[in-house]
Amino acid sequence: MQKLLLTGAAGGLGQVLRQTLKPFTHTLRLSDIAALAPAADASEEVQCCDLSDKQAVDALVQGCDAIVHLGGVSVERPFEEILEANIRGVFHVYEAARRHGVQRVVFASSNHVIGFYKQTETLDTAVEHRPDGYYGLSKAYGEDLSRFYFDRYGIETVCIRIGSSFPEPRDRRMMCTWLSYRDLTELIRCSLFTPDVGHLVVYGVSDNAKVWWDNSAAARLGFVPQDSSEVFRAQIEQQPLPAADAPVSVYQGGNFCVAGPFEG
Ligand code: NAI
Ligand code: 15L
Repeated sequence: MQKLLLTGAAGGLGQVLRQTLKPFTHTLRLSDIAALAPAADASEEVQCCDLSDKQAVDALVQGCDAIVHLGGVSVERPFEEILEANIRGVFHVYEAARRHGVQRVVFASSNHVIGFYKQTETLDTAVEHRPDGYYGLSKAYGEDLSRFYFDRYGIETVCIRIGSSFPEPRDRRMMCTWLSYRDLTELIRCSLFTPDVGHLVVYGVSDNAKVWWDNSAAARLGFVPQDSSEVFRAQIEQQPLPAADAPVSVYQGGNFCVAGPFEG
């Protein structure tokens, strides 16, 4: 890989991947709307960009071989914010990829595409979308958009429906949805370098004792998670037990299912 573009590089995952993706590319081009630390050395390029600005995204993508697209609003917010950063943003990224001949994208999708399924259900990646808000809807749009760009233009994408990727799980729900940074990095590496992925949707989840997702699609990438939330069980179980009928106990998307409404 000569040049890899990482959007959302100033964010929680972007800051981690800025370090861990370095070995897999000659040059890492880093971008965000927020300020970024200057290039550490010749292996980094920094180019700030608002994803809602089509021309700026076009210039950003030019010269890159592949894209890891993390940039955008990462929580439930009013529709207009989601529209600009996530919906227009992902369209601009794929249009630029088409214009500049980029052949592979890794798209940071989310479990909130299927957030309204109950925690008692086990889902593969072929299930119907049940987004739990505007944010989940925007990720469903990104999954469909990337499918279109594969069918129409042959641009390959791995959509990773990330569960909860933080240093540690924060609550009982995240015991099931947690994705360690090590496993995230490996899943992205597999998504970038496995030949002939076509258009593939996988879950981004570690080898937790209990999971709600059948991740056999990720096995097609040769991905084998190394970490498990189990090591945090004792500390998480010190937290008070939420009510059995609370959204965080019922739905896979937890409290995202009851965020908003933001108007009226
Ligand atoms: P984050 O919110 O920390 O990072 C997102 C970055 O996108 C921020 O640095 C923000 O400045 C940037 N951004 C927002 N609007 C932008 C715009 N208009 N133009 C350019 N950049 C813009 O989120 P995090 O946790 O690092 O997540 C990264 C990606 O992974 C996001 O797409 C998120 O939806 C997705 N994801 C993350 C999960 C997690 O557990 N961390 C779970 C599921 C999905
Ligand atoms: C997401 O999609 C969010 O980006 C992240 O901040 C977490 O809330 C995560 O889902 C989750 O569901 O835990």
